[in-house]
Amino acid sequence: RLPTLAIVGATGAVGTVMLDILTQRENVWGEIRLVASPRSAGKVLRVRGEDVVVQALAPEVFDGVDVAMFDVPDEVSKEWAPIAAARGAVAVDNSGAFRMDPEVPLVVPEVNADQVRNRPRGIISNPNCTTLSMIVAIGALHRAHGLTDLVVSSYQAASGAGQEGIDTLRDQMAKAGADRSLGEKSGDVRAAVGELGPFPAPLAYNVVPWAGSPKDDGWSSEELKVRNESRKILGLPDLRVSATCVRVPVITTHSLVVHATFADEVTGDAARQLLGSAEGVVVQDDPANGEFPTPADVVGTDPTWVGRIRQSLDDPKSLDLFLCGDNLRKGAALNTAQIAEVVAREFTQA
Ligand code: 11C
Repeated sequence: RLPTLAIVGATGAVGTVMLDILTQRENVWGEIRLVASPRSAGKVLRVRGEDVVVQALAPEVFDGVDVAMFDVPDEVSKEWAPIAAARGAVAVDNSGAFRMDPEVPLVVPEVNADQVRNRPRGIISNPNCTTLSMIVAIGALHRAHGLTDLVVSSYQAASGAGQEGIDTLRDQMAKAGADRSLGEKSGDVRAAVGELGPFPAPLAYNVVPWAGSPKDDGWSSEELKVRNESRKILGLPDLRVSATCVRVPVITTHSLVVHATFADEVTGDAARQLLGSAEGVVVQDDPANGEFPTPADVVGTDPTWVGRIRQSLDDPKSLDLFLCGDNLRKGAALNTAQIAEVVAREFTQA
């Protein structure tokens, strides 16, 4: 039989992309229920070419549901994913609430799909979009060469901070955009852009070396997520990871610069060849001809794009790479949909 799916958070930035993705992918679902806060209940959204009325989040909406996806803030998932699981659904959660719970697998199907069945709480977690924007490619390199160290710098898009992030960057660009004198005097951008929204400094005409909330010793929550989640997904609890997360004035698609060290020597050509045949990865790497991934070109696509692949000049066991991934697609909705599809096969094959 075809399983029933519920999408909790159907009206948010990730939920909206999820409806598109479910419309585009092979249809493995029977009924699809759309669920959101009482404020959004009654709205009509289109999925798979049909109008569906959004229901208010309540325990009963999970009755008869086989898989429940959660695209909501951590505190909502924390409360409601266990309720969905108690009512018999497998919860696939895109928040940070359960990612590091040892009884909850953290899954990227191209890397560790086998972990999906290892779910004693009935909950499966989807990684943070920054980790997801690199981990498919890094996982492929790790399988061949044995990863030992990762040094990551992120260039994160505004939509990582949700619809409020998108609206803030658009408003700031509109306010500052017409002024051709901006960017030459300290404070002039800050004075021009108005509201900072979810960002701690202006994002238009700027870069902001911060994402997430403060943690010990100057690290941000986002930087710790990159470290902890990479270790868990790759099954490398002692992997050495240093990340610096930076927000850039891009609407959607995170970029990352990665310096990765392996147990074996690996040349740029070998890495290009390996990544070129890895599932979910596209290599675009001919910089002399202006060929490399950029967020403006990658947005709206599914794969992890990799370019600027170089063997480190000072260490034949290290590579330097530039990666881009759409943070709302593979970084969030697509990976959640892929996990849910792995679970759906359990019902269709039963
Ligand atoms: C950002 N990666 O770009 C974050 C948003 O843990 O799922 C996602 C937060 C999370 O701001």
